Amino acid sequence: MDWFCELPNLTKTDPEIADLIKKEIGREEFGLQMIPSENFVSPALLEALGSVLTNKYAEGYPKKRYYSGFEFVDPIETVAIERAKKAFGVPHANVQPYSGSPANLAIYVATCNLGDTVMGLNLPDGGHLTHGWKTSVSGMFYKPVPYHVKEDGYIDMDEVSSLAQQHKPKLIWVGATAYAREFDFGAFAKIADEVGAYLVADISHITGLILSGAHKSPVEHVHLIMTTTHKTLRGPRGAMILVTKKGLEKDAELAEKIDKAVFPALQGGPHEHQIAATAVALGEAMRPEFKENGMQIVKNAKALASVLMHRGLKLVSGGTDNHLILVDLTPFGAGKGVFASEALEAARIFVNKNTIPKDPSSPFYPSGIRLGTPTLTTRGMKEGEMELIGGWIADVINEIKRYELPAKEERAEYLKKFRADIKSNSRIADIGTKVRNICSNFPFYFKN
Ligand code: DSN
Repeated sequence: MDWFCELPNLTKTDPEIADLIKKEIGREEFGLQMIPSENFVSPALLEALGSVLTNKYAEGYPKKRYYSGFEFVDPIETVAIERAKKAFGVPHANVQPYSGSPANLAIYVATCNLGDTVMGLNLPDGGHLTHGWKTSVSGMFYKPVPYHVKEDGYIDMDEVSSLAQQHKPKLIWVGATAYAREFDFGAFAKIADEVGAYLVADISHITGLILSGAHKSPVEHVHLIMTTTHKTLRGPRGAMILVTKKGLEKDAELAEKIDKAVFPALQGGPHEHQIAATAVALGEAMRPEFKENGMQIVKNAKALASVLMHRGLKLVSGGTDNHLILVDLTPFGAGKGVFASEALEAARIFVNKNTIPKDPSSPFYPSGIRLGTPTLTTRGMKEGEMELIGGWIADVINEIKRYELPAKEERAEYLKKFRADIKSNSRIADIGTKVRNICSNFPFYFKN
């Protein structure tokens, strides 16, 4: 077995942490990881991520550093930058953002003044916190004008257009965290260009699909792209900001503004171990098997969606075009997301409770669950396995239909009783055993 499973040194020096990491490896390996923003990185990538590069301070950019000792680190960051430029076909890439939220903040700093109007998809409609939600600085420092999805679950492009005409935003986000349909980047570009707004694609969820050809690319339509690196791209936790040719035509200094916003405006020393791992992920993404994997992620999600619908579950937008599925549990009552996600966890199926458009409940007790197929596809599962897994998910949801979210003051006691019930539920336990078995047939980290 490989070092990242055995942890030979850590086991000797810090058995407490080593033991917990080993248990987490087991949880990941012997469970169905279906949170759509997660994936399994390759063992090769783990070697780069766990390397001595974490020792190096590297404020600045290649050939423009504030310290010494860049004989090897500069070429590593340069390789990451060049691979990002090549993979997406863009003239500029910044690979230093620590993760998606700081990267999006850097985009605001580079393009907007405090108080400027910005548009993004409303959070309960599938948008991201950093696209102008009130509890994020994006909604505190800038003036957010949210757009929504229609009754059918698709983005209301007429509303995007009329809000843009009315509010003349400085920046428009296109992208989401819980949206199962393809984005019409061309239609967004027409609207943004008419009002002179920056159009920024946050493709964090779908980067791997774009690089595989399973989703259209935003490159020719938008000025900037932000992507996290740890979702469908299968990289380390981190993010990149890409400046397109269209972006440089709008503002010739845009690349420089982005670089200055990331460092020194917002960040200090970049995480070079993470950047090396991003380079590895981009190298892997340019191989033919990555493209097959991206196409299969979507085929698997469509197969899973069809089983769930066949079993009577309601999906927001009635299906999926990408890697994720949003299940609307309101036909069984408001606030059912927490019951469904906890019961599924008891069966070793990990999804997340999620708000749905016009959710009648609250974000902590939402009425939906969000699930996806990236890790299952990465470990080699196909449509046949989705058929089985979809059936198990529907079976578990059947077990929780009778629970009702009570008034606030009764919740703690009620949930305690619910948790005890699912622990002793033999149908859920049986599904947990089947899940363990199917995972053993698709080993990932425990191959040796
Ligand atoms: N937390 C990420 C997700 O799960 O989609 C977004 O930041």
